[in-house]
Amino acid sequence: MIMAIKNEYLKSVYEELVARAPWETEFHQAVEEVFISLEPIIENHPEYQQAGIMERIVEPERIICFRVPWVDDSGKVRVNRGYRVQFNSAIGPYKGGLRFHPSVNLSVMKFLGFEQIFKNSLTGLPMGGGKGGCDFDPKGKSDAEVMRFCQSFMTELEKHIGADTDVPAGDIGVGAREIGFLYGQYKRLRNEHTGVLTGKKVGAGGSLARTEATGFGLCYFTERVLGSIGESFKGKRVVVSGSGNVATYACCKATELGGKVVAMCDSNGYIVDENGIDYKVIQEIKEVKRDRIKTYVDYVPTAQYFEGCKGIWTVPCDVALPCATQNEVQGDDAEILIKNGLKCICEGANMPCSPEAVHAVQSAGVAFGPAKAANAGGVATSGLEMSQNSMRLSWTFEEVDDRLKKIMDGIFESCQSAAERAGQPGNLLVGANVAGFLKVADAMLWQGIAY
Ligand code: NDP
Ligand code: 2IT
Repeated sequence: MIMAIKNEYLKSVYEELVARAPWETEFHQAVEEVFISLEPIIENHPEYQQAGIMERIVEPERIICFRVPWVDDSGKVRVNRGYRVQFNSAIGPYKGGLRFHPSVNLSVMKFLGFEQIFKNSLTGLPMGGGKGGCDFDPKGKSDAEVMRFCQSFMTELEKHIGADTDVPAGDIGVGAREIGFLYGQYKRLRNEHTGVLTGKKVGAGGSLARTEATGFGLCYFTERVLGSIGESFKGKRVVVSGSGNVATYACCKATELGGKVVAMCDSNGYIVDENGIDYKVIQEIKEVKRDRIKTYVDYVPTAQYFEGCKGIWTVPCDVALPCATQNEVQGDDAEILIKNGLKCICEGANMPCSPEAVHAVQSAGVAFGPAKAANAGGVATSGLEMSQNSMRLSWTFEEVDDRLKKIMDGIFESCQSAAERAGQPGNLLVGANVAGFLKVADAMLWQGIAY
């Protein structure tokens, strides 16, 4: 570990957390990063310690863990494990995505739920933090299997969520298809058409621009980060990892803003297209065909495919946008990116940079946009979908996109000013953690403790 927690109170809370569940390594990584950023705040505000805010903020309000039985196409009974971590409702109903991926476990759910608390706070909208998912792998499953699985998952989840209680959405492995099956089952069980999920189909309660929001928001934020070092996307070589929802629309907007996206990947390998990747080809491969990225070369024969996703960080670029998964950029990857002239890295995925990678880029003077801020456009637009559902109105694409842009500007500015107030100007990681934390901590103080 590059930096360690020095403050005695924060250290004792952290050590107890690790001792209670030493295997929850992703969760510890997320907590440690936040605690290091918060040291000056905790030292200047004894009221947080007196009210046990830190002990409370690292403990989810509720964890739901459940059996998900379903029947595959051959008639075999399968069982997966489902989760919903309702982490913090101080500033609004729990809000956060659902992840379907074989790597899902409680540590991953808790790290994502913990990050979501501060991210949602940064958006300025009244949303608490939560996350859920399942160790189910949608890859290679038929639509009918995915439907039966989603129906079984919602049959239990339905008991714990609601438009004013907890509002799930998509994440890895959960896109428009899955949200449709989940929503259909919720409606069947409850006989209610409400804003209980976001990412719904446009025309059936969904918001225009929600599909694009995380990737677009990431690029609006990155443009501001680049602006702070006297640069912009114009003429920049950009590497975007992943080829799912976030990556596809990051590729689209980065290109629109004048960048050239030269590489993208999936979990098998990466493609390099020196003429600039066309996001529409990625959309066709991933959203329509549900195929592998290596087939990109069938559409664009001048592009190259390389086996193994880690090699993507050896492709020289000015701007890196990791948009796949946690810890996909390790210290050694960051060193290669820096050696190749990296100017800016902004996190589209949640916690894609390891602590060593963050330390390496920040020490090298590379501008760094942390996930909680940089990828908050997705959940912010989910918040806008909730508002439209409550009002029974639908805004135009331009109206939603304009609000998204203003929210991303607001997040950038609050991170920048919180970093300055914390005595670390330009450190957007510290800024995001401090700004996100203060609102939640003050709401917790205000609401008191139930004995
Ligand atoms: P998708 O499922 O649409 O796409 C995920 C992409 O990442 C795929 O290309 C996938 O490759 C790749 N990937 C996933 N897991 C791994 C892995 N273990 N190793 C290598 N590659 C992997 O998900 P999203 O685009 O929605 O999410 C991507 C990231 O962005 C996640 O960290 C998510 O938490 C975060 N995020 C998502 C938001 C949203 O609105 N969707 C909002 C904010 C953050 P393959 O297909 O081969 O598995
Ligand atoms: O990580 C995230 O912010 C998301 N997956 C989006 C959550 C949401 O509720 O839209």
